[in-house]
Amino acid sequence: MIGNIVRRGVVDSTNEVAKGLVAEAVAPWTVVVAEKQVEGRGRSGRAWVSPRGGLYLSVIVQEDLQRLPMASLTAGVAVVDTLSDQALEATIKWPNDVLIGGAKVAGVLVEGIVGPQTYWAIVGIGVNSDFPLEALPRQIRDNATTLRHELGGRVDNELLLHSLLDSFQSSYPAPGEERSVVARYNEVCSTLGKEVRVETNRGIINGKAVEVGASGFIVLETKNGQKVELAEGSILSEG
Ligand code: BT5
Repeated sequence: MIGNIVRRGVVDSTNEVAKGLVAEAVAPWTVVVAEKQVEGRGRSGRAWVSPRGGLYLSVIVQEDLQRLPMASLTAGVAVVDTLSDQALEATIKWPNDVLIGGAKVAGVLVEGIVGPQTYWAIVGIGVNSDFPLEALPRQIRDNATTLRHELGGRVDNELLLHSLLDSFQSSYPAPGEERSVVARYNEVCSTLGKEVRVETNRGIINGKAVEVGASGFIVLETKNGQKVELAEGSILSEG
């Protein structure tokens, strides 16, 4: 399924390049890869620091808007599975931080857009791969890691790209077949079972993280035994 790989040097954001391609008409499963981003984005207007040596890609998937969370869960699972092929034990902090030993090594940003005839999911994935930890600003470095740092040597980004795309594509569920991805996500999600403090649009919510559903919602059990489903948010602390 993975089609054309569009390669770029320095870009603002691979998600932006991907959106431009959709506007011009593009084949599904086209992938944009860049060497460096100067305006790499995270969720909610946050920045993704993107020095040379990292892997920055956006996969363009034809997808209904309500299935965007599924694209995001699948991307997280694909990163974890690709790293585990390299004997690196990675986990996911809900919704989309990939961690090694508690430090962030990758992030996922899925954006939905309306194309000329259909809806598209732009699945952006950033991996701190082949650069030293010192390439990240100090305030980020303290909670981050890179594959070069973890493996103690150079990383082949080309191999990483292809195994990540293979994993993403083979895990990507057809409608109605979401169960195995959701199960795998729940297996590797280190947030589950913990008491968490989540910042949401509705304010801060505390509770024990119980599970993540196919819609990407996390279920929290609050002190009074109530179950609350959160569609979005950022975990401020995990107990
Ligand atoms: C994310 O957002 O983690 C999503 C990152 C997605 C990046 C990819 S790269 C290809 C594609 N094109 C883009 O423009 N974006 C996607 P979020 O959960 O909001 O996390 C952002 C936070 O992570 C920041 O506020 C920092 O605290 C931290 N951060 C920024 N850069 C980092 C890095 N390189 N490594 C680790 N943490 C980082």
